[in-house]
This record gives sequence, structure tokens and C-alpha cells, in this order.
Amino acid sequence: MSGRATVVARANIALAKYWGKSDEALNLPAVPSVSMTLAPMRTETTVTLEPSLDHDVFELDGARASDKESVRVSTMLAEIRAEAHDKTHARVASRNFFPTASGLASSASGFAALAAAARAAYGLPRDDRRASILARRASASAARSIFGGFVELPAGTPGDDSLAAYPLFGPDHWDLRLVVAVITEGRKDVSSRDGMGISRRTSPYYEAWVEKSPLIAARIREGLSKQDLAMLGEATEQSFTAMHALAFASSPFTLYFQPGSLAALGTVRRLRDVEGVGVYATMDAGPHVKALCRAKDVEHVAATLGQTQGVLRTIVADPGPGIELA
Ligand code: 2P0
Repeated sequence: MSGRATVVARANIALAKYWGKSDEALNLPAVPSVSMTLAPMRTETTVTLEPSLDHDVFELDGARASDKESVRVSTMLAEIRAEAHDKTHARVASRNFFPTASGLASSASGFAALAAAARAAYGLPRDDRRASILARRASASAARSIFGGFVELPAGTPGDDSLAAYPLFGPDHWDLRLVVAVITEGRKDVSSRDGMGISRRTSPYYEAWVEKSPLIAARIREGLSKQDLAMLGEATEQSFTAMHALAFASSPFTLYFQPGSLAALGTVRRLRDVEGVGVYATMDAGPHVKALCRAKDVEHVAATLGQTQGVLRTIVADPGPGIELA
């Protein structure tokens, strides 16, 4: 039944980070990334075909979205219309169910939910690989949110627009938890897209990043496969520190750290080095520190991070499923 479809998708945390594009026009990443899909951070998107509309309408959390946001939505819908041979425009209603100010971007879950919901509304058969390709063209991290558990998006070959993510292990593979230490309520200064562009054009470390990232991603895959937290955690930390060093060394410098970020990283190190807790840190294009640990340690890690100066509060996430059609 076509004409209307609702899909739920979830955000993801990159353990091996995507930063830099091998083809800006096709939105292809220059490095492989490996992520964990996060159960509690959900976006629900409904796509309804409306023959009376002469353009697409996009509502985000109950309000009409900005032109900039609407363009990326309409670009994806135009691709799906061409595949479905259906010129009808659509109304898109998207709602985020994220813990308040989690510091995790909703673009990944949003574009994943949109790709799957729009394909279904236009009567195309479910095809997670094709949905992942569509999501990746809008925002590369969104390609990973099509799938649950632990997911890889390989580096893209310039000119090859068929790149999709694929699942490595299901959500029940391992009882990992992610504790988000929220550092600020405000929005970040430099978007990921702008930040990675500046890094590619100006950072003296960009070539080293592109060369070494596949080795780091391979260690992360191996750590996941063997359920070896030290191997996974050390490689996860190297991925984020290399990404931030790369960005910091660009011109103008891109610095996502705030004082609270440094304090939270100190707490993670102290928990590990002094108390012997298996906990490792990562950070994205913002000041929040995310700590990776096992379920048995999550309460202690969250409580200790929560008492750290500069940490406003903590949010706990666990591995979640891929897209779900309502
Ligand atoms: C990641 N980030 O792998 C990395 C780590 C942020 C830091 O993917 O330009 O919004 O839309 O493809 O996917 C955020 O970048 O960038 C991101 P575009 P996207 O999760």
C-alpha cells in the first residue's frame, strides 16, 4: 500500500570517525567509519503523498522547517520520485524523541527515517541498501542509521555513487553502553560539514588522517568482533583524538573542546587508570564527551561523570535496532 508511510530510525555514535570527503559533489567519505546505533535517540518520520501540492512540505517537530533543511529533503524526494515514476509531491512530518540536549545530531536518524519512509510511501519495495545510499547522499552519517547494532560505512571511491553502509554485528552482540556527558546547552560554532571541509583544505595532517584511518577502523572492527574492550576502546580514542588534532591544526583552527570537555576526559582517564574501570572516551563535532563502557559499569561511570565540574548532566544509551516501519 503506497501513499503514506511512517518509519522510526535512531541516531548513532561513530567509534571510527568519518571526517573529510573523497568526493564533495557525491558526498562520499574519505575514510571508513564504524558506529553503534543508539536505542533511545529516535526520529519518527511520516511521508504522505498529496496530489494537491505543487512542492514538498517539510515539518520538523511540528513547525515548518527552514529553506536550507527543506532543500536537502526535497533533493532526496526528487530521487525517489524518479525511481518510482511518480511526480506527486509529499508532506513530510518528522519528530525527534531525543533526551534533551543530548549533543547527538538528529540529522543521521532524520535522513535515515526519511529515506525509508519516502521509499515506502512512493510504493518502492523495502531495500535497506538503497535506503542507505539515499541517506548517505543527504548526510553520510545517516547511511549508518539504517541498520541496527554496529555498522560500517566504507570510504567512498570518487565518482562511485553506489556507496552504502552495512551491519557488522546486531544490537545484542555485546552489552556496551554510551554515557553522554553534556557540557553545554548551546549549539556548536562550526558544523561538521564546514569543519571537515576546512580540515581537508588546510590541515597539514589531512593526508596522514586519510592514510591511517583504515588501520584504526580495522582495530575497531577486530575489537568488536573479539569483544575486546581494551582493543576497541584504545582505537576509538585514537580515532577521535586524531580527528580533533586534524581539525585543530586547520586554518582557521576548529576547536570543539570546552573546559568541561577536558575535565570529563580527565574523569574517564582517572576511572580507567586509578580505579581500573573499562571506560574509553570519544567526542564528535561538539564539546560533549561520550564514554564507552560495559553495562555492569555504566551506573558508576555515569555518576562519576555527573559529578565532574563542567558536566551539566549525563544520558545513557545502549545499542539499538535499525529502521522500523510502523
Ligand atoms: C561521524 N561526524 O562519523 C562524524 C564524527 C561528526 C564527527 O558524521 O557532510 O552530518 O552531512 O555528510 O554526516 C557528522 O557529519 O556530514 C559526522 P555530512 P555529517 O559521525
